[in-house]
Amino acid sequence: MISQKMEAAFNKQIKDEMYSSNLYLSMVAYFENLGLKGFANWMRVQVQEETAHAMGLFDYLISRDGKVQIDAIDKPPYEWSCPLECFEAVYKHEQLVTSLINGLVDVAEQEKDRAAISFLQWYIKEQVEEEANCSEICAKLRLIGDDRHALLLIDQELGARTFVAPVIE
Ligand code: OFO
Repeated sequence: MISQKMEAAFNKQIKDEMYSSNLYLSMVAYFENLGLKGFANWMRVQVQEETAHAMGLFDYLISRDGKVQIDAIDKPPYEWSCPLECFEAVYKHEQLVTSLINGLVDVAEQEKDRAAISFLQWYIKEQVEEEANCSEICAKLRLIGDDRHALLLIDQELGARTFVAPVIE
């Protein structure tokens, strides 16, 4: 069993993870339109990761005999002025997600739900990696400035990213 408050908090996070997935899908389209296939590939992997994050919460809620309720998600933005602005938006968004995960842990602590606190440790660690990944790409994009050749090298690098289904437990 899971408390109603915890159930509502998990459902909200499922919705927020699906928003993340849609936001990154919007960024896939942005980079595809620019012809930056490697950047688009990186975002495609991100879409898969966010969906996996949502499904991890979904399956956990079910395993606790909770009721999953799928909510409507807001329309994400679809235009950015340049790749750096887009990645800065990713970084900012991941910082927001970190605060949402921390808030979810706060609810678990208030509810004295030790199982949920333990389960959410994976998400806390994941956010450290998520923030580090996009912060590193932002730094590279700042470094290269208007160098188009260097941009294509980064595109090649990001094109090598592959999705590895996370084991969330
Ligand atoms: Fe990007 O980590 Fe989930 O939302």
